[in-house]
Amino acid sequence: MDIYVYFNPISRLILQFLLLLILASSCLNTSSTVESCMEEERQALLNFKQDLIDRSGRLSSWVGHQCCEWSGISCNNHTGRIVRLDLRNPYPYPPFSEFYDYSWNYTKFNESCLGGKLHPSLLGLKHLSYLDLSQNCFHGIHIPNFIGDLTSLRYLNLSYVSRYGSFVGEIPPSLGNLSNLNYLDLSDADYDYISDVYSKSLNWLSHLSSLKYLNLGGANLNNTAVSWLHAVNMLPSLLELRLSFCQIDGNQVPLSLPTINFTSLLVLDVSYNDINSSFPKWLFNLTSLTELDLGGNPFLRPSLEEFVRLKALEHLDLWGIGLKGQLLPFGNLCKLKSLRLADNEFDGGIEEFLSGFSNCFF
Ligand SMILES: *[C@@H]1O[C@H](CO)[C@@H](O)[C@H](O)[C@H]1NC(C)=O
Ligand SMILES: *[C@@H]1O[C@H](CO)[C@@H](O)[C@H](O)[C@H]1NC(C)=O
Ligand SMILES: *[C@@H]1O[C@H](CO)[C@@H](O)[C@H](O)[C@H]1NC(C)=O
Ligand SMILES: *[C@@H]1O[C@H](CO)[C@@H](O)[C@H](O)[C@H]1NC(C)=O
Ligand SMILES: *[C@@H]1O[C@H](CO)[C@@H](O)[C@H](O)[C@H]1NC(C)=O
Ligand SMILES: *[C@@H]1O[C@H](CO)[C@@H](O)[C@H](O)[C@H]1NC(C)=O
Ligand SMILES: CC(=O)N[C@H]1CO[C@H](CO)[C@@H](O)[C@@H]1O
Repeated sequence: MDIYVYFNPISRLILQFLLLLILASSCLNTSSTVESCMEEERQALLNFKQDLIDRSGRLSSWVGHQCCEWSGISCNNHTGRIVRLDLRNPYPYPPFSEFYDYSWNYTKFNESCLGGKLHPSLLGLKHLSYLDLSQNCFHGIHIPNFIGDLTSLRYLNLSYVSRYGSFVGEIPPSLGNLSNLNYLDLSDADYDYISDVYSKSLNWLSHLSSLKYLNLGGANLNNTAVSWLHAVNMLPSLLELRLSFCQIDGNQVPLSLPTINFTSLLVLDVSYNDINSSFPKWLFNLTSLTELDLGGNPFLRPSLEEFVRLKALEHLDLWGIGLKGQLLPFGNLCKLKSLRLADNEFDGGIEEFLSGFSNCFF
């Protein structure tokens, strides 16, 4: 038996209107911001807070149930899961420069930095993809092993200021489990100070195949032998590598490498190390480089002719690398915006050197 249902035009309109309403309200429901967070995640944060010293009351909003609204916390709008924890010191140490910033005020830094310990309850935040605890005052503690279990992380910033006694000890190899990581910053913001953070081998690093940015500036890598370079060579996505003040010496930089995997690299900073062997030729295969900083390696003495292969260079720092003799034949590095040559011993006139760039205007 067939059943025919007939709606007159008016009731059909009403029906369509009702349908629209139902559709619209269900859409609104799924796109509205979830305000209260998951109870387990709220508890995880409260336990994490208990081990922190918060002199300036930065975490005073961490009360009640709306933990997605707490300062430093961001949740996924659809799932209500915590995805971001940003507790960077709001009064940071000034960026490294040879000129000390005298307007910077330690008392303010010390007041606004978080101290204490990092409680493993953080592991309760299973969807955490962004963690920034940089420039706080975790006096004398190790970077905890458990950080390696936060496997959803894409961004990890534990940058510290060694002068004011932050992280010490070995960089935990468990960080090699963070296979989704795009950004890893474990740098000492206060490079020229001797930091107590070190590594004996960077083999763990080779597992971070999604890494785009790596900064280990200030960490002592003197005992990693050549493992640092072999690990970097397993990271084809790497765009920016900063290893300033890492106590890398000539024995740790092989003169040749069978293949170079990290040719996407745009920025390489190995300034203030002790790289002293004859110059590694593989460097000139990194032809995408826009920024190269070799400054402060007093015995480096590169062969200058080869730099002309790095045609994309915009910033080149060759400060104090033991150059002698004629100025550089850099005429065809037409994208160059800054070039630093201080503390080398050149003969010859600057006019001749500058006239080399006249090719660039045609
Ligand atoms: C979540 O909602 C907040 C506030 O409504 C908004 O600022 C943020 O951009 C949204 N995030 C996403 C990933 O949609
Ligand atoms: C540094 O900051 C503290 C606290 O805000 C303030 O009392 C002090 O006067 C400041 N010192 C200077 C030299 O500005
Ligand atoms: C701030 O300085 C005081 C006195 O020097 C020190 O005891 C304290 O631990 C510092 N605060 C933090 C959070 O490190
Ligand atoms: C890490 O944090 C510091 C400041 O605390 C900042 O200067 C640096 O750019 C951050 N690193 C990355 C990769 O965002
Ligand atoms: C991953 O973590 C486990 C447990 O912490 C550890 O035993 C293992 O060595 C780690 N793997 C890597 C590649 O670091
Ligand atoms: C280049 O990278 C691939 C995968 O990322 C790796 O299998 C290979 O061993 C690397 N080559 C060298 C010379 O490290
Ligand atoms: C800069 C630095 O500390 N270099 C040291 C690295 O390690 C070797 C021995 O393995 C020392 O001779 C260097 O002085």
